[in-house]
Amino acid sequence: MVTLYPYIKERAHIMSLQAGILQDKVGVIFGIANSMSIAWGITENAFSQGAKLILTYQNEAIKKRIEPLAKQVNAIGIFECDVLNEARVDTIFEEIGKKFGKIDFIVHSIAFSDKDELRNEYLYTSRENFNNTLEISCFSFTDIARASRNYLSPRASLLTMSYYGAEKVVPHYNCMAIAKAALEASVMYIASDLGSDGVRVNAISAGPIKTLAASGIGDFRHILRWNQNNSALRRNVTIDDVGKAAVFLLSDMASGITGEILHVDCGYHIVGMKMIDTSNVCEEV
Ligand code: 0WD
Repeated sequence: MVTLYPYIKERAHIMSLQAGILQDKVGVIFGIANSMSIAWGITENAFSQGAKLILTYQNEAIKKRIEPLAKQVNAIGIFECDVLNEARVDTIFEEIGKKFGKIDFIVHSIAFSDKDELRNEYLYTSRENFNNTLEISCFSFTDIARASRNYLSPRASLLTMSYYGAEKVVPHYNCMAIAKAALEASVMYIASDLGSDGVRVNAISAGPIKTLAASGIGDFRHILRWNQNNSALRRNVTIDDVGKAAVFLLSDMASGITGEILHVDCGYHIVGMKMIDTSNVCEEV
């Protein structure tokens, strides 16, 4: 009896060299500010897994930074979209749909809050910054999901980005924490609405990473050091760690996962107490 196993194993190996887990899937990326952005880590990993990528940028200033990055990943399109421009959120999907057909995945990696208000106490958040922060950092994901619905392929996947500050108090995260808590709740409701279309909706709750947006959060260096010393893996997460987990959630490998908030934080969220340095534990308690 000739066993087929070696042949099948060889074929699987050859196939794995050819097709990525996002092979030929069309994806739209919102939120690349530069090569340090979390969205860029996701973009690079999606490209390495065979995706055809459409990048978006907020304004002309960011466009200059995005164009060389778009070339690096052979982007099939690059579109301007400021999510505060209501009409634009609708027209961008009409344009993409007409030019590229159905969209297989969308990454929303957008947030904004007045950095001066991310240094004081949350109590003194202004009404204007509260509304602006929630509109850009939370509502924009709901708006993108609504506007893209008719252009999504069956089994499409939407992904947004959250942070632990939505669950526990993190110094200076303030109004952004409220936006992330609202964003995580919106992931559940959008997942419920789009489930009947076969579309999955998830979030990654990433550990702290030194990016442009993060630099606006007070004492961010302290937050990075604290996470490095107290996460289960004793290190900070990278945009490549987040990118690999994102590719999993965007791909059919996660076909049964929706409405989920996946922590990609080197295990920080499981730690209940600071690691005690036994060299200086006090005897009497
Ligand atoms: O530690 C971190 N960096 C973490 C970030 C930990 C956990 C989660 N996140 C989240 C952020 O809250 C955000 O949702 O990840 C997402 C991406 O954050 P990032 O990569 O740290 O930030 P950044 O590289 O600055 O990208 C955010 C981008 C903006 O960049 P700028 O340099 O302009 O802040 O969001 C985009 C913009 O490119 N953006 C907009 N895009 C369209 N319309 C808008 C807007 N109105 N506002 C911001």
